[in-house]
Amino acid sequence: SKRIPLVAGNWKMNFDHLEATYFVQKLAWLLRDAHFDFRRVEVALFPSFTSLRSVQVLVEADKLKINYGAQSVSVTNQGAFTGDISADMIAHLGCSYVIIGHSERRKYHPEDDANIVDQVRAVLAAGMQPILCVGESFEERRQGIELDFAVGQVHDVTRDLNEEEAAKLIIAYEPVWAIGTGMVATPESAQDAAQAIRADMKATFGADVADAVRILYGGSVTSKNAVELIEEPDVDGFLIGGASLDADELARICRLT
Ligand code: G2H
Repeated sequence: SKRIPLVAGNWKMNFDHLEATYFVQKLAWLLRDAHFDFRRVEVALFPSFTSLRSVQVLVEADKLKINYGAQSVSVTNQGAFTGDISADMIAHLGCSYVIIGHSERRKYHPEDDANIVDQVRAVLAAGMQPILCVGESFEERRQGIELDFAVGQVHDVTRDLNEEEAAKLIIAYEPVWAIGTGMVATPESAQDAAQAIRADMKATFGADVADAVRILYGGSVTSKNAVELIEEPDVDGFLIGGASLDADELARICRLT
């Protein structure tokens, strides 16, 4: 396909700013050593807020081709919201992306669909791209409604967007039962979900938008299962948690993608 695959490392709540800096240096060194072609596959890291400035300084100083972003964002621009971080603050650190609606955020924080739409709007308004996470839990899969569920989660957001906004979305299909469990989805079921999501976007926005949007798979991705997943036509890369905490393993996945 014409879409450039994205390998996105979601560090979750791991690494302080020193560890983050060391990791980025090591990853850059490993990829350079392997003559990695950043025009073929895009690499992005998602450190904690406390590490973003250090990562920015390093990336700019060493002219690294590694992109980065934040793991969540406030829906408001500024004001009396103790502890929140605005989209502009994130954008001004050189971030390209913000992860939105990760199942851990939906679980531990009051992020409902309305709030998730507002986050998407805030990220787009600040000139960044949202990585919208969707995916069924084991219960929906047991009932056989997993495709409708994941497509519905995407549709809840896209129905409020125009074509231009929708074209900037990145979708991460992450079945909740596969997250951090070691139970990776089969390539077929990752493809089924990605295909269903793309078909829904095509119905809403047309083929140009649907063909441009990257759909990632997430949930227990490792260098052992990455190859068969990326061979699926509608899987355009990965959102990687656990395996993104090891620079050697992440570099391996980048090369295999
Ligand atoms: C899913 C994924 C990263 P892991 O949360 O977003 O984590 O790869 O550890 O399952």
